[in-house]
Amino acid sequence: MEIKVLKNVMIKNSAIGNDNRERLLKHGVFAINITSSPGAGKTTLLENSLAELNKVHPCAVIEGDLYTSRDAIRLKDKCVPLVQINTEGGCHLDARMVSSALDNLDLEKIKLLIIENVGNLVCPSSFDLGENLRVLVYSITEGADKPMKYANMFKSAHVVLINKVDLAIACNVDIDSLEAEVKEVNQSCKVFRIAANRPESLIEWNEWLLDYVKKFRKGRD
Ligand SMILES: Nc1nc2c(ncn2[C@@H]2O[C@H](COP(=O)(O)OP(=O)(O)OP(=O)(O)O)[C@@H](O)[C@H]2O)c(=O)[nH]1
Ligand SMILES: [Mg+2]
Repeated sequence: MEIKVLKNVMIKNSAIGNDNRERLLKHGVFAINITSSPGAGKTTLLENSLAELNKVHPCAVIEGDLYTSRDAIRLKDKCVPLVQINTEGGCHLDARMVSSALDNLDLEKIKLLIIENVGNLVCPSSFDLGENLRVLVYSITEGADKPMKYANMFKSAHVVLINKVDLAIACNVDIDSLEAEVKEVNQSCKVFRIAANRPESLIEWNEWLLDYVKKFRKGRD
C-alpha cells in the first residue's frame, strides 16, 4: 500500500509557508512563530513584552487556540491588531490557516508579526507557517529531561526561552543541566532564561529580538 497523504499535506504546507514568507517579505514584515507545550507561558510573555516591542516595530498578533478566544482577550488592551484562529480541535497551526489570517491584517501597517501557536510539544515542529524565527518557550515545570524526549521541537527552534525560572527550586530543576541538554540537542539555538510574568527578566530577550528584527529590516525601509 502506498501511503501518500501525509507527505502531500506536508509538501503543500511547506509551499504555502513559503508563499506566506514571500508575502510578508514584500511588506517588510518579520514573523515569529512561538511554540510551546500548553501553559508554558506564551501569552504571559506577550502580555509583558508586546508594548515594548510595539514601540519599536509596530506589531500584530495571530492567536492560535483550539476553541476559545481567551488568549486574544488577555491581549486586547495592548492595542495591536489581532486575529484569532480556532483550529476546532487541531493540535497545531498550519500555513493555510496563517494565510487566511494574513488576509485579515493590513500588512502595510505592521513590521513584526507574532504568531502564538497551539500549545503542543510535538506537532508544531513539522509545520512551517512562513515565519522567519521560531521561538520555543520551554517551562521548567515540565522537567529537565524533555529536550531529548521532544527533540524535534527543540531542533526546529532558533531560540529557546527557558521560562518560569522562578520555580526552579520548587520543581527541583537544575537550569544549567537543562540548558546543557537543550544545547546538546540543538547546538546553534540561542537560549535565554526568563520568568515571563516578570517584565524585568525579559529585557535581554526583548533587546536581542528588536535588534534581530532591525538587522532583517535594514535596507528594506
Ligand atoms: N511562576 C510563573 N508562572 C508563570 C510564568 N509564566 C507564565 N506563568 C503562569 O503559567 C500559566 C500559563 O501561562 P500562559 O501564558 O497562559 O501559557 P500559554 O503557553 O500561553 O498557554 P496555552 O496558550 O494555553 O498553551 C499562567 O497561570 C501564568 O501566570 C513564570 O515565568 N513564572
Ligand atoms: Mg496562550
